Amino acid sequence: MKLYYSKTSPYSRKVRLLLYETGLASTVAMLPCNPFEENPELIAANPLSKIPTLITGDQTALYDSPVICEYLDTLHPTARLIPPVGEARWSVLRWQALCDGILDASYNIVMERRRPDNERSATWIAQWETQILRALQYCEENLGILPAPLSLAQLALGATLGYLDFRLAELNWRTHCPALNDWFEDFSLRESMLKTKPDDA
Ligand SMILES: N[C@@H](CCC(=O)N[C@@H](CS)C(=O)NCC(=O)O)C(=O)O
Repeated sequence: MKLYYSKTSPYSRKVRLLLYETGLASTVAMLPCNPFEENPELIAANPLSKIPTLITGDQTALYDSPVICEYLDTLHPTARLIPPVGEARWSVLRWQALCDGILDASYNIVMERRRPDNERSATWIAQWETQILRALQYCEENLGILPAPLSLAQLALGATLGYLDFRLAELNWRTHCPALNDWFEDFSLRESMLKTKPDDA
């Protein structure tokens, strides 16, 4: 299998966390790539030219990150990170959707800030910041119902908080959310988290 990814992409990090946590990492060739540069191989696999994009063993292209995670979770012999049925499944998928939503708003802010001053919308940035802080507050108050012991929910949350530290530190999420801060301090010590820490290098 092959994974198009970048070290700064939080959606890619979620997939890479799953690969390390399940022991599948050695079965996937990791192909660093910049989705903003024209890359014919990536475009042939994914016309949206987005990462992460996975090429499976039988050359099927899969995107986006929830689809890739769902697929990879069927390939390892250890405990499922996405429960197959029932309440537990919907809980994990809802956590993932919430975290991906925080990422979407965060990524929008990062992109908006890269636009020239006269094209940037302060209104949209404020709207996305409100979304992020409200969703983080939900996480802060509901950490107790995070599906135990380890699921895709924790991986999505870890990738999300890591991205906020990396790109939007000025939001000061740790000050707003002390319980989440403690959870993340502990979770960040996992080998999978250390191996996938974002950097611009
Ligand atoms: N919903 C997608 C989001 C993927 C995404 O937006 N990836 C970014 C990098 S972090 C990207 O490829 N951006 C390129 C673009 O938007 O053209 C997922 O979960 O995989």
